[in-house]
Amino acid sequence: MLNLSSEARERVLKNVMKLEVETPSWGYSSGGTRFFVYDDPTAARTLEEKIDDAAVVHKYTGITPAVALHIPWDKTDDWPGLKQYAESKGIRIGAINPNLFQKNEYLHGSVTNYDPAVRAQAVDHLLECVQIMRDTGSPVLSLWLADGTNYPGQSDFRRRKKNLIDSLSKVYKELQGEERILVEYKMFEPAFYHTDIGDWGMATFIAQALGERAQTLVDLGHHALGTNIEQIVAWLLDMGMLGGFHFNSKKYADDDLTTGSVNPHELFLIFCELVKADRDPEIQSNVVYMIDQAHFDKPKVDGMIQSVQNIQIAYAKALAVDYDALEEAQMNGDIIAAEEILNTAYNADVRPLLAEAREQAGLDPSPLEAYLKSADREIRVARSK
Ligand code: PSV
Ligand code: MN
Repeated sequence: MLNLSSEARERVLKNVMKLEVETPSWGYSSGGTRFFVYDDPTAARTLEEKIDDAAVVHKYTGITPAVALHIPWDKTDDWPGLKQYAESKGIRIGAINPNLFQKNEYLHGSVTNYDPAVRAQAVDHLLECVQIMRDTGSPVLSLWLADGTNYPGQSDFRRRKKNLIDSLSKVYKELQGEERILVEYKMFEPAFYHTDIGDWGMATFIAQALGERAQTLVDLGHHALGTNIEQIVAWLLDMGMLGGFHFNSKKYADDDLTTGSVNPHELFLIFCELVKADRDPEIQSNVVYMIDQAHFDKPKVDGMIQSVQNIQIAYAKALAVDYDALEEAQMNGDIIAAEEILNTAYNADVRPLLAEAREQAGLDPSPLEAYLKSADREIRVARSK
């Protein structure tokens, strides 16, 4: 930390605990690959246990006050009861994620399907999710489509695009007040020839076609290797179109790895864009940060706390950047100085500062260590017995 100025330290201490991140209900249950689903003995077995686990992550980290739900994986016939249950555990319900990929009817697509009856079924499910938002107090419908094709000639791109926008418009017009729809993109998987919302441009076009209650959601795992994600983030912020973020990490594809595990420098650079935008009075943003990870080989709560810690480390480093000096170096065309300004913050060990910020917030300075030694972990280990 030798190289951080006192102003940089102050900025970190003042802001780092303000970043809130939702955790995903699906990150707490047993998961797998497309080859096998491993039974994690510590994983949540019921919806209530998923809420309990999300609440435990919040208890130790202090910055994860909401749990995102996936419907119908998390379906219940008592939404007010579930909302109350979450509140009794100190958290709230976050983004509602519809599921338009686990029915035979969706073989040829959901909202893009050539069959109007299938499209109507998909729209009904989305409307059901809007109702769940209201019942649980969640303002966000987080939409990801598995729609796409595997073979040339299989379908018509333009017909699908029209069906997609027509279907989503029916859902969009039902939104009220603060409610928003976030449109997520993914370049591949489960379809590999084409994906209907394949990149940030398509997602943003759709969101703009829908209206101001629609924005784009960036998932870190959904790009081609080598894509400059921080540039996409900067552009979306500038356009007022960045609505949500799914944190994870990847080596090759949508690997669902722990955020910041493979590419912490990329995560830092993305946070730099977010922090710069926060400093810019011309940029109005309302970004919902979510973790979208389903570790199949790590204990769930442990892995989630580790992810949150990695996010905070990247964010703290981005807060520590001297952006005035960076701008000056840029305006002088001084490439080396500009890069070194970023490196000074990136190479700093911000963990002691984070520990201080957590203590100031009344938390244990080391969330993961504290959890690993806790009775909360023993409860999860005992689930298997
Ligand atoms: C799809 O790969 C995705 O990123 C979407 O966000 C889904 O909602 C989530 O993963 C879980 O399937
Ligand atoms: Mn995602």
